[in-house]
Amino acid sequence: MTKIDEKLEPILAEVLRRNAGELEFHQAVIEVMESLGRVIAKKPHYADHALIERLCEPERQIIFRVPWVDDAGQVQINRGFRVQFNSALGPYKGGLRFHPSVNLGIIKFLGFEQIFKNALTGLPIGGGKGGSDFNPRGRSEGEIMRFCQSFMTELQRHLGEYTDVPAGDIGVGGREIGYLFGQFKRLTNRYEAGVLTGKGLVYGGSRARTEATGFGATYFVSSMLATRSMDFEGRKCVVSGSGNVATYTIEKIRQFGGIVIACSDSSGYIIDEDGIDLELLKEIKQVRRERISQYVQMKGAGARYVEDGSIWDVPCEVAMPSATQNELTGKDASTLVKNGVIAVGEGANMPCTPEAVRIFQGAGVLFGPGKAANAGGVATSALEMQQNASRDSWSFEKTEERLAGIMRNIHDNCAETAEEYGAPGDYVLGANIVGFERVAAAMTAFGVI
Ligand code: NDP
Ligand code: 2IT
Repeated sequence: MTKIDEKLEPILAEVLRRNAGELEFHQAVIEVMESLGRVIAKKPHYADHALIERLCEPERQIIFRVPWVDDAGQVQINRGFRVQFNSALGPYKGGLRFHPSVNLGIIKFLGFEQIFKNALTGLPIGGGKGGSDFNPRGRSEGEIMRFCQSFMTELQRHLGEYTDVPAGDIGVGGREIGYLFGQFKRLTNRYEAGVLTGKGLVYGGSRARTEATGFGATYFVSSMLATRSMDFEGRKCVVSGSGNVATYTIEKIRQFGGIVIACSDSSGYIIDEDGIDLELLKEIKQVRRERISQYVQMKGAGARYVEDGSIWDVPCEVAMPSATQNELTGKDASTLVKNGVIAVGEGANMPCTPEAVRIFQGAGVLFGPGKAANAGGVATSALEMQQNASRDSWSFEKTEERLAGIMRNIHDNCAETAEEYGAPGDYVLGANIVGFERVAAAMTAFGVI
């Protein structure tokens, strides 16, 4: 661990103590604290009025019961969460995750990251996150719909286009947002389009929102490569996951001339040296909602499925972890470095362990942290809110152009700030400082609240 500034040490100790056992939240806070020493050395007033303590304490945390009836007529109970972390820059904004691993600590880590990420976009959005320990795997359409309706029945009282605006994350895509929006509209009797993002195009969604996170992450890596006069052309890439973020990362890398040779789900990974067949991948994952192992059966010759082991054993020049937190360990990072990786961009939130990040940075690998690299999703959500507010609908080209510009700005702001603070090329430091300073300036203006 990088040494924590001595002024920040007691603050961190207190955060760890009062949030005991929430390991992912601790990990996210420690990483930011490691960057803040340099800020308060230059701008000591940011340590005044317990600003950093307040930043680490969510404004509001909601936990609720979600009862629903399964297809067999049995009553099921899940737990719902919404952590409204920080509203200094705008309404709480951040996705909903439906996955059996969800607990309060995971939602808090995601909400905390979201504060800085959203600030980095330069758009007026605060930070929040929510979800449930509901497992959508193997559930019927009807079960998914009834779960979403029950979840929204409770959550709706906490939402609003000026209050809190959820979107998707793991296990929550266009289908779920449709059920959630339908129930919100029915309960409130208001067509408040800006209350959720990631909506379908026919009812207020934005073009390019589906693609935005993966496209944006690829733009970010492209900007990092450009600092060393390199690009994606002809480079072998590995993208973990095969959900929303992974799929559109693969699509944009292909547009940029790169070759994605492997992707995965939580059961295993596939290798296709010809380059992953994107149309086949979409058919399997988006249309049939099946497992990635199906790819090999449908593609035939050339592709291989590996059930055990790590996707990071596959040699590549660009690695884009796009599945989940802590999926890429120190050991994986060492393997990637040994195999010649030149750039790593986090499509997922916190997919690389702290040890992995240190190994990449120590080896001079370009490393784009999630809060910067995957900010294109939430940025385009803010563009969706803009379109809803003005009752307008933009073309794909216009929206993607805005996204590309935002990603370029995030990259340049992080790079310039890292340099200004004496650590050129350290995008982790740059992202934490840019995000922090924007939020801290607004919090300071508001006084002690
Ligand atoms: P999806 O649900 O669409 O896809 C998730 C993918 O990751 C699936 O392939 C899934 O495999 C795999 N996965 C999930 N959990 C695990 C696990 N515990 N171990 C191994 N693999 C796992 O989610 P998204 O693509 O939307 O999200 C992926 C990541 O990107 C998350 O970290 C999310 O927070 C982040 N993110 C998402 C944004 C968005 O706009 N959607 C924006 C910014 C970040 P399986 O089907 O087997 O579970
Ligand atoms: O982690 C994230 O940034 C998201 N899941 C997207 C959030 C959003 O509000 O679009």
